[in-house]
Amino acid sequence: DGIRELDARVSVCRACPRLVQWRESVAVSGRRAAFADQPYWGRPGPSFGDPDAEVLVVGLAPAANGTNRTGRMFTGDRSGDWLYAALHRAGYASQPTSVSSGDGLTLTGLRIVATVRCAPPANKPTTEEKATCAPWLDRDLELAEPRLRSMLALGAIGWDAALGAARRRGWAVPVPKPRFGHGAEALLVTGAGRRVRLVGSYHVSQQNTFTGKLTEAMLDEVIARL
Ligand code: DU
Ligand code: SF4
Repeated sequence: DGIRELDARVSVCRACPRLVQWRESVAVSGRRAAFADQPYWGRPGPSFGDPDAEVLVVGLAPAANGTNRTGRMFTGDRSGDWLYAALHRAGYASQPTSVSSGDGLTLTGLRIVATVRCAPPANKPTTEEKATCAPWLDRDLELAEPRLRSMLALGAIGWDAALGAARRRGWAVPVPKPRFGHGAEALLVTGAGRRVRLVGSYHVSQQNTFTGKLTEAMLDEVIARL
């Protein structure tokens, strides 16, 4: 089916030379000491979750020792610990942790997608890399569109990526462009007239969760609006 084919095709993409070099060099010779005995995925992270999702979570990009190690979105890093715990509290995730691709976790009603699917140096993809990876997001949106109810954008980059993908699909998007913020909302309308709620959240990265800029209560509150 479409989702399986998309995931298979994404996982062998080599379109961004800088990111291919980085993801593979981390996997081969840059492994974190704690994981030095593990094989690393070292490839793009495909979307993860329910193929029939009504909700999409739009992330930024894989972490070098997280998804780039485990092959699953938000898996094996602190950001994922936060996200999956919250998704479990909200009833979307079958368990509160996501440790490895073999841990049995499933998501119901929700799918996690990313703006850029290869780990970028310093977690910062370039403008060109975001544009190069956008067709994969577009395809995820296209496949989700018939059932889609809402999207949670993590951070300003996820917010911009979701709005960009919606515009490229020809959806009605408010003008001027809705501003990102924690709890920001925009109403998007698909070509078929389906209303899709876009909700913004501060990213679940350690910079936000360690400092208290994003609390569990704040995350639960935006997830409840999906
Ligand atoms: O076993 P599978 O149907 O090919 O699913 C692949 C992958 O997707 C598995 O790791 C669980 C996840 N998944 C999910 O989270 N929610 C679903 O409804 C179906 C599959
Ligand atoms: Fe391909 Fe996206 Fe990875 Fe670039 S970031 S190589 S477009 S999967």
